[in-house]
Amino acid sequence: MEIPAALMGALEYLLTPSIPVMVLGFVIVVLFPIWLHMYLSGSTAYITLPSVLVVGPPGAGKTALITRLERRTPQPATTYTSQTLNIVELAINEDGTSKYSDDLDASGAVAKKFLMVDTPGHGKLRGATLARLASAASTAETKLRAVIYMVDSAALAEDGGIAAAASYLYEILLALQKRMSAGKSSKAPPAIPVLIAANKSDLFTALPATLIKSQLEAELGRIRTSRSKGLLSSGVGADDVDSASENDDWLGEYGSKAFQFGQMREFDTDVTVLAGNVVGDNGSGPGLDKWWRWIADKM
Ligand SMILES: Nc1nc2c(ncn2[C@@H]2O[C@H](COP(=O)(O)OP(=O)(O)O)[C@@H](O)[C@H]2O)c(=O)[nH]1
Ligand SMILES: [Mg+2]
Repeated sequence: MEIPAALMGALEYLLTPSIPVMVLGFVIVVLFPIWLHMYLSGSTAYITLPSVLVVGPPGAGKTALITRLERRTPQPATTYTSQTLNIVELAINEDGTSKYSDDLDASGAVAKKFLMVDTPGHGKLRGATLARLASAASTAETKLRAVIYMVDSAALAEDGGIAAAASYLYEILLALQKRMSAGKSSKAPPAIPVLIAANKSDLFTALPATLIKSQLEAELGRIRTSRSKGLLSSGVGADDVDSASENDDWLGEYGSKAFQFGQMREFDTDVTVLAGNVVGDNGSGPGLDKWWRWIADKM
């Protein structure tokens, strides 16, 4: 049997000690298992643990919330600007009754672990968050259990405050709505509830939760009307518009006059507005127990 000359050449090259071959061998033998280990251990947390995504405009208190829950202290942490994802592992006891301040490790209780993911609220970085949400939400096997949309209740009382908070919320709710049609599998994606955490209610100027709810609903309604007008005024008659593309950016029940959060239930998204505060928890506000209860209920 003849060994082809080209193969012979390659074999000779590989079997002759040389720097490039030794480097390649080192990479394969030593670095590949390390990379594989890091790749697997880094991604399993996402795969196995249920998670809660925290979104909202900058300055709402998202990082303050997540750091405080992680440290389980009554004292809030000094916050920092987050440019990247900030993920903490939290736990709730088996029957969902533990407080955020309980140390479940110390008590030896059986705990349900979950992840809380903080996102940067800066406009330029929202696209990445929305893409991540859209892809996580549309798979039937998703571990995404809930979304917390945090707002600064005092900033909402200022000029343009509601409009700023509503535009990002519109994108978030629309992404959740679209998951029902974007599903890659035949199984329907699971329900993903949204908590609108009206933060900083310790502040004297904070808007009450009921007002925040109605004003956000009104503003979301204005946004969807102006979006659909843009489509209609583009010269296409209302009857000609292909209903799929017309429906695309319309949030909630199609054709309804006023937007209400209840319309999101049809897309398996329950929206709840609860007031609370991360900072100043000394009798000057409800604190964060109600939010924690809401989260516990979803785990
Ligand atoms: N008064 C008050 N200030 C808060 C509260 N929560 C957060 N803050 C402050 O709001 C600012 C922005 O918080 P941060 O967590 O960085 O907001 P993020 O951009 O949403 O992550 C910080 O100075 C916090 O101390 C609260 O409940 N009450
Ligand atoms: Mg932050």
